[in-house]
Amino acid sequence: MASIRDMIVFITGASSGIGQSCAHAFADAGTHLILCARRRERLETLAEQLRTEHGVRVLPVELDVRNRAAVERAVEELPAEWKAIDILVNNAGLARGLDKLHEGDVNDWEEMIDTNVKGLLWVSRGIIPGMVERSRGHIINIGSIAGHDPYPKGAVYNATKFAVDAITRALRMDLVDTPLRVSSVDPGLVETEFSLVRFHGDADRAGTVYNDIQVCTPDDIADAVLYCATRPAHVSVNQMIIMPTAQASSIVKHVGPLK
Ligand code: NDP
Ligand code: 8X3
Repeated sequence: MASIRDMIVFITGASSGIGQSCAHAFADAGTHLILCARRRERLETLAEQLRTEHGVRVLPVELDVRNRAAVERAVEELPAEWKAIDILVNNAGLARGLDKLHEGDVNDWEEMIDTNVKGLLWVSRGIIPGMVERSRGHIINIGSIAGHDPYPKGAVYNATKFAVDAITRALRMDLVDTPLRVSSVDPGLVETEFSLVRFHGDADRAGTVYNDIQVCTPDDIADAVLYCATRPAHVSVNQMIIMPTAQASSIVKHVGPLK
């Protein structure tokens, strides 16, 4: 296992779920953290907790990744001691709605595409040039099983995660003559605020997604992200698909106790 102590890690979507778990895991490994999301208060609370518990430096940055100009500004205006980012975790993302394509809400589609695809691109375009200049860096994208195996009523979310997979693989080719690494961690069901967001705050409906099936925790996924980040420099974990044991594909899930 390679040490990542004192590296600088930039995590998008750190105010909840997988991003928040990644923040804990990286702080535990001794890295300093730039934490981005829209909900500043949550970031401030998390930052204070990580500083106290791990003695690392943490910079909370209120950022909507959909806003290209704001992303450019946020990267440009990073204080000098934060500019040399070693690891970028492109995690911010969401699903909105679960509808047949011909009945879908186009505002939901725009939000997913703007966040999951364009947001990831704006952040990557801002941060990767510095990594190339320094000949040092690791980009870890959070994809999904939905980016390999589409499911009904999920066409647009699926498409955004297929896009993340294409971007990950093509970027790895673009950077093959550099020491930079590009990984993706692609989970199945993970219990986070994901379904609450997907169903626009309907907690009852969101709860049914995780009822009677043992799904992954955000810590399980952060553990995989940390594994990717701590391989020796000559080893690239290209892709990890991580599913609950009771989920065999996007649509094949076993509800109830395992035999
Ligand atoms: P959560 O809803 O718990 O977390 C999503 C995070 O993304 C939040 O911190 C949210 O912060 C942030 N975010 C959303 N929109 C924006 C935006 N426009 N700008 C900046 N940050 C934003 O869900 P998860 O932790 O589950 O999701 C994280 C990633 O994991 C997503 O990319 C998702 O697609 C992926 N994933 C999730 C799975 C699951 O089953 N949960 C399975 C497979 C993949 P804020 O609202 O404060 O901006
Ligand atoms: C999230 C997994 O199957 O809920 O990417 O869309 S799923």
